[in-house]
Amino acid sequence: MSTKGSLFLKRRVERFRNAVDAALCDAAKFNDNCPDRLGDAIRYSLLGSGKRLRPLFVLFANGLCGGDCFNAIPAACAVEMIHAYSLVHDDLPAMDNDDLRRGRLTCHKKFDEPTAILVGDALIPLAFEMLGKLPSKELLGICSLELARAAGAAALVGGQMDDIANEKNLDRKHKNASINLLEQIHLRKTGALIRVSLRLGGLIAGGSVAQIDALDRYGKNFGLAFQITDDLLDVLGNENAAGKRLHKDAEMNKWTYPALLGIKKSEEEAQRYVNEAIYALKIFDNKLPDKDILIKTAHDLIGRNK
Ligand code: GRG
Repeated sequence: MSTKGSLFLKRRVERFRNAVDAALCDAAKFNDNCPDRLGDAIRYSLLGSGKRLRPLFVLFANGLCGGDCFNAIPAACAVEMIHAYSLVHDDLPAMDNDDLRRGRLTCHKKFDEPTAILVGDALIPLAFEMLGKLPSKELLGICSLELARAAGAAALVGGQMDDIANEKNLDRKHKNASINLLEQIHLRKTGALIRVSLRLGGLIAGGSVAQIDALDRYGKNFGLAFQITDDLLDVLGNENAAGKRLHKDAEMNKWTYPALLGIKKSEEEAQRYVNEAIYALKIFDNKLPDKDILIKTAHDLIGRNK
């Protein structure tokens, strides 16, 4: 791609990111009934320096299906709110027990555990309140249902539950079954929110069944590649660049792709899922800038450092 072309895409991503950050900032202002400490902790956890991958996916998918991306901003914020809550709760001592997130103290370290639990409790309804800003009641209904399912017991929360159960060594005997189980965990724990981000963007743009299906396949394969590269990052990465503690998976005896497959095979698997994700986009017009962005985002997963 020409330098001019890549500059155009870079500016588009920046514009989307700024729009999401401004809307998140706006949504995290509360009236006097919200205690200051809670409001501060919500803003600390929501507005930190995350990649904003999921909200950007909502907007790219929306653009790919011909939408006016700014109609999709409420859904972009909603998925980021669910994501932010899941990170805050995942970092708690009862779960992953992490001190660092996004290059600074985790919410419960900066504030305290009850506050961190309540931050999560508040971010979930805030996400659905955000969906109330979508342009129609019909979209509010469809998007609420999709997001509730993706965040629910058979998706995000269920994946987290099974991940915790594995850490406690349940069923470790069945090594052959474990790679399948690992994939089932990550399709839910990591994949469900990524997948729903793409679906919401497409649905808000009024995308066809074939388009939503293609976005869903991109999301599913991207989600698995994302998890494998996250696992590789834990083994090979640099803590300063990643902004979180690394080498924890082996310490905690976690089931990960490198632990089960080795580094080389994990890298091959990540590449295979990246290729599948990109292939899923073949039905979309090559002239659409958001198609190039989604392709580049998938390629960039390989060898990422944060
Ligand atoms: C508590 C219900 C519940 C779920 C927790 C988020 C999560 C599920 C677990 C975090 C553990 C983990 C490392 C998952 C791998 C994928 C992942 C979600 C990474 C973090 O997402 P990024 O890299 O984070 O997009 P930023 O900070 O950039 O937003």
